[in-house]
This record gives sequence, structure tokens and C-alpha cells, in this order.
Amino acid sequence: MTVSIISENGIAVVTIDNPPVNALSQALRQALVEAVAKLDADAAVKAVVLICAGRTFIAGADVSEFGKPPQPPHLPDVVATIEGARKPWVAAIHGSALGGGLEVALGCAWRVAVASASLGLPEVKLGIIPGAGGTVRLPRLIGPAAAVELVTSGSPVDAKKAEGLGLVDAVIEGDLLAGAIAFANGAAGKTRPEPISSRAVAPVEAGFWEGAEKAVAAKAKREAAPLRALASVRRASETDFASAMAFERETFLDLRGSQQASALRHVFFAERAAPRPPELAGITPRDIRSAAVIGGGTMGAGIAAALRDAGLPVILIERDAAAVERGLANVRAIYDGSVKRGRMTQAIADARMAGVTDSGDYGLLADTDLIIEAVFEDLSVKRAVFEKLSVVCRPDAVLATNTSYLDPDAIGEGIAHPERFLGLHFFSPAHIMKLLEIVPTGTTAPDVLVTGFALARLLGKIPVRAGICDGFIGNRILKVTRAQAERLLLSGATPAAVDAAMRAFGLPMGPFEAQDLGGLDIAAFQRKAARERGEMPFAPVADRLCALKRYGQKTGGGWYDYQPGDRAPKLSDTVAAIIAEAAESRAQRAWDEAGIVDAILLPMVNEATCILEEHVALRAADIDLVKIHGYGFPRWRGGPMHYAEGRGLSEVVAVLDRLAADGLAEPPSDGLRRAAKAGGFSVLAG
Ligand code: T1G
Repeated sequence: MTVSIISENGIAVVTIDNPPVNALSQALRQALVEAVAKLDADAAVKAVVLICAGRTFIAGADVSEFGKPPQPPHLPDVVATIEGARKPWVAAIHGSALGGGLEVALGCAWRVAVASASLGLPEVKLGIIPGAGGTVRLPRLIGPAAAVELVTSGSPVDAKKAEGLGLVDAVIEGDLLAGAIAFANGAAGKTRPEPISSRAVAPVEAGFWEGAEKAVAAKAKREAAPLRALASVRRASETDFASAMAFERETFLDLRGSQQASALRHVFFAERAAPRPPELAGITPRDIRSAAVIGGGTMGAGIAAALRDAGLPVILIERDAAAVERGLANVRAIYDGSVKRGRMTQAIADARMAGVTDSGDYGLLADTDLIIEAVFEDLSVKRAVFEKLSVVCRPDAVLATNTSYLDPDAIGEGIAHPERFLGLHFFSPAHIMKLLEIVPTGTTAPDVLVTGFALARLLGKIPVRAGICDGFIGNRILKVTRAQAERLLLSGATPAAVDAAMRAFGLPMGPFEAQDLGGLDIAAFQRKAARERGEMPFAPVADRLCALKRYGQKTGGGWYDYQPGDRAPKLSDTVAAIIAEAAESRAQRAWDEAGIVDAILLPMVNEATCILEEHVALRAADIDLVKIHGYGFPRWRGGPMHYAEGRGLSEVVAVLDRLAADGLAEPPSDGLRRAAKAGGFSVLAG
């Protein structure tokens, strides 16, 4: 970490260089305070430009310091020192001015930015609020309404928007440093603006805060930080600067130690580590400049759109002309939907579509870099596809299957150059869902595996390496979720109670509602395959419902009943009767929310521990990412593994022992007992 100072013609340039993102470590905070003192004492200096080396302006406080006691100088004091400096400072922004970085800029007299810069206060995404004046200075600079939006959403704005808000004073065309020095020279001669801390806050209309509270609460759901951030902006708008700063700091420190903040930090670092797994460091991926998708159904079309959205030309292959037409229509429907929802212009949608070549001719793939198969989930159908690809594709082309349940080793058996083959398991809708399970076979080459991770970065996906087993990581755990949900029904709970408990825990929907949305027939298909393999999947009620062709919303009834055209679930007497019959000889009990959550979540953790022990997953954090980005597990809980560690693995083992004793769950695995003894899952990591 360095802070260098160069002075010329009365303008001092303070350059921060603290890779990778100029985070405000203790040392950097100290250096900034010293820089103010030094430059205040330098009579030749009339103004200061603060700029950063590397790819970005200050991206915030150093999040890796959060688990430790705060060290002086504290950031509010650093910002106050810059704001109180005798020479005016100009913040010169490129890349991202985020969190503490924007707060430092708010301490400066002026802010200038290049057009590509983005500015924001994302602290709520880390379960905290700004802690160095962001909620106090921002309403004084840009007004309460704009401040509320920035602080409670955590979403950044670009430089142009920031200029419109008054957050930056100028957008610099060309070289940032030269532009900032010119700006400083011009500004130094003018009256220095009033420090933001002493400015008044523009009044708001009656009812503004109540309206804002409703809107923020609706979006935040169970996340605590957005409403606390709103309260801090309100306090800042209704009281003096010093009391507002004290309120903000108290709130910040309180949230920083919270479970939600610890969970969101865990996810923050897990997401940043995921694209570059240490075990693959130093291996160069193969170039991917062109792609193809075999199969234009829901998954194939979504994958084609994801590839197009990343700028790759795509060839969409289907078995015949009619199927090709349908496939293309599926891709077009995705873009029409994005235009309709205002997420894309028609021009961009047309350009995306123009990059899709549809055909039934595999011969077109002779020079394609990456081919992803997404046809019907049947082994012989998939093998037939790879037999053809094996012949027409380049020996170094990467071949992938999007299977979610079949064994990639079996699918790829016998193809030429098997080292170029792997599983790439997308989640529906594939152009939206962030998760990508990357499944190497026994023969996948390391550079092909790395190419899967590089593809994920290109597509903006969260990649997780998964070993081969039935359902890989996510669906294997999902099977336990569903089996446990059924065990609850047979011991006295109802679908509505189970769904309500899981929603209250933070999931977007409960296991039964989710099955009705996705269709019960998909899981029935997998259970049939599992039984043919000699396994005994537990789904006594679901089996009965499928026998009655109750597949969910699409058939007007599944776990719930549905009126035509209405997706609202209605309690079903038919289902209640089937449950009562299946539960006949079983012990019944009263289930409260916490009991239901434990009976579903802790067996999931138990299964996840087996997955870790078998090295199907290499890290507990990977399992957390799978459940968060593929199955709607609440981020602010950190994922099932982080949640379990937070809860205490010994307690998890004890609850599971009790459930197992009552025949309501599998007993804790040896790995879980070992992890409980060791105080964490890292003892099991691959
Ligand atoms: N602290 C520590 N490390 C950080 C960091 C931070 N704030 N931001 C990024 N890193 C690391 C990251 O772990 C990775 O490490 C590397 O930098 C590159 O990150 C008082 C309290 C800036 C948009 O929330 O959004 O200020 O994996 O892969 O895609 O009010 O990083 O290479 O070892 O993400 O180019 C508020 C978080 C903090 C911004 C760059 N700030 N960072 O994206 O690179 S709270 C944030 C980002 C705060 C004050 C409060 C992004 C980025 P490694 P990357 P990128």
C-alpha cells in the first residue's frame, strides 16, 4: 500500500495505490490523515487532487478488517480531516467509488469522474449501513429522496446520473488526472463550497418518510440493513450533523456485529473466490469465441440467450425444421419478454437474435469452440448427440452436457477425445439464474475444466465445481428437502404450514409451492430412474399425486388446488385425504415454525456434509453458493452451511439425533460429528 504525493504549479496530486481495489485499510486511513497535515503545511499548495492507481477509485472500507476490532484512525475522522483541510481536495474518480470510497469523496470539496465510473453506497448488501457519514452527508448534498434510493438499494449510479444528482461536479472526457488538475486549478480560484457537513437538508413532502419506509420494507423483506439505513438518512435529515453522525455510527457498529452482516460477508468473499478456485490456479483456459447449443427447448433457448448476452455468436441445432423453428421462437420469446419488461431495447433484442444461427445441420459445428447439449433428459438421446459431435467437431472443441441428473461419464462414454468433455449444469431460466455447476468427468482435462470457469466469468455466472453423483450438489440436497417435507406431512404438519415456515425462514417459497410451480412430474421422472437403479426415494404422497396426474399449477392441482388462470394456491381436500391415509400408522405431533425448519434444513446440512466428505463439493462455501444462487436460499442467512456453523454444529448434531430417534431424519453423518468436534466444516474440505 502506498500513498504518493507530487506537487506542481500549486496543485498536489495524492495517489493511492492499494491493490486490488484500493480498499481503506488502517494503513491507508493513516496515510490519508498524514497527507492532509503535510499538504496543509505546504504553502505552495493551493488545492489537492485525490486519485487512485489501478482499475478503480477506493472501493470501500477493507471488508477483510470487519471481523476485527476497529483500529484508529476511524474512517469518519479521516473524512472529517479531509473536509476540514485548509486546502480544498478534489476527488478524481474512475472505476468504482463505493462505500467508504464515496464517503471519502464526500469529504472532498469537489468530485469529478470519468464517464465510465460508478458511484454508490452498497453497504446494505453487506448487512450494514455506511459508517463514515454516507447517510448524513448524502442527503445534505443530493437531497433526502435521492439519498434514500442510493443508500437503501445499495445500487451504484453511473457518472452521468451522478452529475445529474449533483453527486459529482464534472464528468471528465479524456485523461482523468489532467482533467482533475485543470478542474482543481479552475476551482482553486473560486469560493470554496460550504462543507457538506454544514449544509441544510432540503425539506421533504408530508408522508415522504412513511412512504419510503413502506417501499423499503417491501423490498428488504427480512434483511435488516435497508430499514436501518433509511432510519439513519431520516435522522440526518431531521437533526444536526453531529447527532446524525453519532446515530449512524452506532447503527453501523451494531449491524457490523450482526449475524446477517457476517452471513453477507461470507457470501461476498465466497462469490469472489468461486471464479478462481485455488486448485486450478495457473492453468490457461481454451479460447471460446463461438458457441453452439443442441436442443431449443426451455433450457437450450435460455443457454443460447445467456451465450448471446455475453456476446458470443451462437448456432442453435435441432433435430428437424419444425423443431428448429420452435427453438428459435423460444429464444425470441426470451428477448421479447426482456423488451416488454423494459430490460432491453428492441434494437438490442434484434441484434441478439441476429447472432443466433438456427439449423438442423451438425456440419456447421466443424469450427465451433464450445458446444453445449441441452436435449431431452434421456441417456440414449444424449449419447446419440455426442456420437455426432464427436465426429464433426474439432478435437480441441469443448463439448458439454447440461444434464441435471444423468451421469456425465455415461453420456460421454466412447466419444473421441474425451478430455474435451464435461458437464455444465445451468439452472432455469438459464439466461437469468446465476448458478453454474461445473462437473468434470474422470477424463476431463484441467484446461477444459478451467474453460468452464472462464465461461462462467464471461456469462456473469457463479461457478461451482461439482463431482459426479445423482443430482450433483444442488439437486442431491433438494431430494432431501423434499423427502423431509413429506416426512413432516406424515407426522402431523400440513403443506401450508411447511411452506409458511420455510417462507418465514427467508425462502421465496416453500417446498410444496415450488414443486407445484416447477411440476411434480419432473421429480417423479427422476424417482422412477432412481428406483430402476435400485434406490428407494421417499415420496409416498407425491407418488400418489402423480398417479392422479396432479402435477401442480399446469394441471390445476398438485399439493394445492388452483382455479383456472389463478396461480394462488388453495388448500386441497384431496391432498389432505391422501396425507391422512399415508400417515395412518405414524406418530403425530404438533409442529411449530422452528421445528419445521429444523426438520428440513438440518437434514439438508447433513446431506451436504456427506457431499463435502465425498469431495463432490470441495468447500462448504461452494455448497452455500449453490443453494443461494440455484435454490433461493436467503443470502442474509449465508447459505445452509454458514447457517449451521453459526447455529453451532454440536447443536445441529443434537437436533438431528433427536429427529433420527423419532424416525424423522437420517442420523448425523460421521463427517458432521467430526466437523462438530472440530468446530467447523473446514476439517472436511477437499
Ligand atoms: N475490501 C476488501 N477486499 C475487497 C473489497 C473490499 N471492500 N472489494 C473487493 N475486494 C477484493 C475481492 O475480495 C477480490 O479479492 C478483489 O478485491 C477483486 O474483487 C465505512 C463500512 C470494487 C466493484 O461493498 O463491489 O465501505 O478474490 O473480484 O469484479 O461505510 O469488488 O482477488 O483475493 O470483486 O473488478 C463497501 C465491494 C464496503 C464494494 C470490483 N464496498 N467490492 O469488482 O473485482 S463497506 C463494497 C465490489 C464500507 C463504510 C463501509 C467489487 C468491485 P481476490 P472483485 P471486480
